[in-house]
Amino acid sequence: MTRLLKVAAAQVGKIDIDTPYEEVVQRMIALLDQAHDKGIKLVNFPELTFTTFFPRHIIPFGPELDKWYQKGDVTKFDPFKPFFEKAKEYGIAVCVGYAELTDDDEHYNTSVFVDQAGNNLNKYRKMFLPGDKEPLENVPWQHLEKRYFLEGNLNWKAFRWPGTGTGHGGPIIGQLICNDRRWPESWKILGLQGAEIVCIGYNTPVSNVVEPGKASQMVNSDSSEAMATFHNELCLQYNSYHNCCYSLCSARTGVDDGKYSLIAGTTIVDPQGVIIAKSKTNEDELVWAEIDLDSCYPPRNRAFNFARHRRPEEYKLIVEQKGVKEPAPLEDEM
Ligand code: CDT
Repeated sequence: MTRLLKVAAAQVGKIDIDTPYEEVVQRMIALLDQAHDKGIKLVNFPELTFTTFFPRHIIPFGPELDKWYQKGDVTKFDPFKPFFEKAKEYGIAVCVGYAELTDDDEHYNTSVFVDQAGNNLNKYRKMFLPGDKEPLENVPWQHLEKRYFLEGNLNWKAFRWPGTGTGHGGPIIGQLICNDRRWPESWKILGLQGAEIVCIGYNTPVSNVVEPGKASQMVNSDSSEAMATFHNELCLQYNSYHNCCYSLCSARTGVDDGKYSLIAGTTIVDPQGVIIAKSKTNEDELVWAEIDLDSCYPPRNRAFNFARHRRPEEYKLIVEQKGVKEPAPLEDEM
């Protein structure tokens, strides 16, 4: 049996701090145009697709910060509407990241999955927030996600995507946002719900603060870009492999404001962990493939047959303990 589906991971290039929504939306529509020409049914977009990665900046709380967020149904937000309307016109489902402000004034790093008829099928809020709550001193840029967002509270919910005609009760979809992809817990919870396609968007700086306060470790260099790209692929490939799923992984990339570099490496990974399509630029680019959802099942029925091989009764430590507790040190080795 085959259950074929054309899917895409849209990479979005540089967005400066003053790039207007309208410009980004037109670029996103151009990516949808390409997808439509190819008969693609699902396009995944990056984390915080519509704006520059604002958590790198120190922004005062209140209206100045809140202008980066959207309240209410994001598909009805005027500047974004042309994008969602075009996706609906083309009959393309989209998964898109944005900054969400709730009616209770809670801030989340969120992605929505909107089906080809324009229905909001699922909302996901980033669970693993990286970076800091308080700005670091002596660093050329910040990573203030812990300051600007609350930790996600919608868990990792897999859901069925209707209307694709691929049988088997409809494709099973899961969402992750950026740093979530580094944590096997996220993937396994989706894997345990049978997720067949995991949609991921990311903003990964070319270089990071390795040790807080050490500004010297934040320089851009080819080796740090290569390492960041290696870690990206490592996470996507291994986690797709042991959960027997496809992943669509979309980068926000380019050099924002002429100085903030984000890695590219938008990829589509298959259930064997193989990269089957990958971006070639660090600009707007549509990465696509025709996938066979049924290829999730041979490994699910054998090497990664969870019901047969997993040992949840032995995993207590994982749920009961948060940090590392080392065995007592050996006296004569001190
Ligand atoms: N956006 C995001 O989550 N970026 C992280 C890098 C954070 S380093 C402080 C990532 O996992 O790519």
